[in-house]
Amino acid sequence: MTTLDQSTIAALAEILETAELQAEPVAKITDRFPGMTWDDAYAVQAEIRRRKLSRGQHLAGYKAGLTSRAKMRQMGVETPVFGLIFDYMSVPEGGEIKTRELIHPKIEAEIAFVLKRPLKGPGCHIGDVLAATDFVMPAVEIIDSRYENFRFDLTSVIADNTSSSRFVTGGRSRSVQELDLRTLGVVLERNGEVVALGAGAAVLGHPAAAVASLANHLGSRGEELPAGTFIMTGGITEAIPVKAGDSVNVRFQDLGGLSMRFV
Ligand code: 0L1
Ligand code: MG
Repeated sequence: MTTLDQSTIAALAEILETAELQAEPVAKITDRFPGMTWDDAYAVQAEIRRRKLSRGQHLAGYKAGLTSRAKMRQMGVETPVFGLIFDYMSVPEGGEIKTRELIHPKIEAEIAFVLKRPLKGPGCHIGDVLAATDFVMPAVEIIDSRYENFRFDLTSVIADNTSSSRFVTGGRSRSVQELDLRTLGVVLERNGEVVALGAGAAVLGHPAAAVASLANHLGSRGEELPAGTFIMTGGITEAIPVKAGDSVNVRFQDLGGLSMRFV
């Protein structure tokens, strides 16, 4: 149920998108609108999407966030969230990420899916996702909450497009039939030091469950995931802070590695 009118939703989208584009943090929006619902927050997210598309940017995919126990514990929440990824957020493998364009970036190692067939909830499960998947590939998400001092709640995070900011993908794409995504290991190194590690099962027991849950979420709004959609399934470990001068290398078992530099 939405409780905010369209002009308030548009004003909140403008505040949050401006914070993103100018890398200037803002107070969490539920301080001003404590009664706001998740539907209100997804409406703000949809308005951010409308603003970006109207400027000629393109949707590059979707993301599920807060899908691992480590992330849920880190954020003090219990439920996954869903967000949008745009073309300008893509950084090539081995590329540079300009920290002056970001507020307080953190990185997450994720498994990404690319669909060969559309997926539509409700009722979508892991089996449907595996049958509809063309291939999986490694990804690193750079999240950047637009809220001051990371002070937020789930509703504010959803409105802030789940902190979507940049992403790197590449490595080796593989068919899901060739892999056990639950035991697939990931090692994240920052400046040559291992700072996080984990396995795919950290994401809701199986990363495909995050895609199913996204399809069900969109299905409840009458939307579907078209063939060809790129989906990041959520950090396998807790998010790791990065700053200018850091070099990051993430190794994914059977999927190669991804590296990037923060400048
Ligand atoms: O990608 C995600 O796990 C969503 C993150 C939202 C909260 C944060 O900024 O850490
Ligand atoms: Mg993430």
